[in-house]
Amino acid sequence: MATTAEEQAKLVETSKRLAAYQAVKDYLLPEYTRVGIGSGSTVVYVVDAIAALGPEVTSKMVFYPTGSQSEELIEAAGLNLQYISKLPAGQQLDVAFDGADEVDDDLNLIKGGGACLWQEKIVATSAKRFICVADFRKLSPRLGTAWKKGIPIEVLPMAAPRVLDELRRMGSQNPRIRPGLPGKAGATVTDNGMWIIDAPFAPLLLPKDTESGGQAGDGSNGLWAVDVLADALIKIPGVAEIGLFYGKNGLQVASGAQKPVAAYF
Ligand code: ABF
Repeated sequence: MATTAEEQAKLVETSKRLAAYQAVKDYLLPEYTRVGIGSGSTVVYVVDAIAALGPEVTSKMVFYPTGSQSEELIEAAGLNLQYISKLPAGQQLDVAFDGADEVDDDLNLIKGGGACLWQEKIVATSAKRFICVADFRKLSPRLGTAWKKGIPIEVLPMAAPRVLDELRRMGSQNPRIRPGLPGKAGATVTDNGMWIIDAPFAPLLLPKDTESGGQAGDGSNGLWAVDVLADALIKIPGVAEIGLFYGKNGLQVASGAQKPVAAYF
């Protein structure tokens, strides 16, 4: 049945809110004390859902933001704020909640549409458990199918032209420096003083595509597997972080693989 743009927008907001409230209900355990809070419009509902638990539950918890937007959200909700730089070495967050731009069949993610990917990855990989909260539009069989703007890559501004050259060589179709917000000249500048390059690639392959004599996934024919591409992108000089969150069963981090759980409407 055809829906108007207004009805569709309403459906999306309902989906984000339901996913957020469900995720908090299922994965914010009352014994948790350290909680990561990501960025984006879906996370606004996550913070609402947390605040709705009341000070009885939340006053024992400390919340770690992934940038200026989530810092403001935490403060506006009256929750305890702390920075990830203050988390002592050897310690972890209990859980981190964040949104995504696209989620594939294996729960690999594209993130960074909001330009907060570097701090998001630091917070996500500091958590014992990472919960991705996403509405129905974000699901797609392969990354690069639904989210066509490209993989967000945070770069040192002076290195941007060299990184663009390398991305083109790797087969990215029309990678570009993200412009500033409407009315703002120049590039988008991240919370870390970096720029973002958006690099579109053909839909990224999964192990089920590359195993048993399937596609190579090594960039030949312009086709990359998620993990192979991620390894190659992060090695480009001048790249600070990439918006691919991936790995066997989730995020690949020094302390081991973590399982992201996607909560959908
Ligand atoms: C963050 O916000 C980002 O990594 C992602 O780019 C974006 C998703 O925003 P929204 O929830 O508004 O779709 O999670």
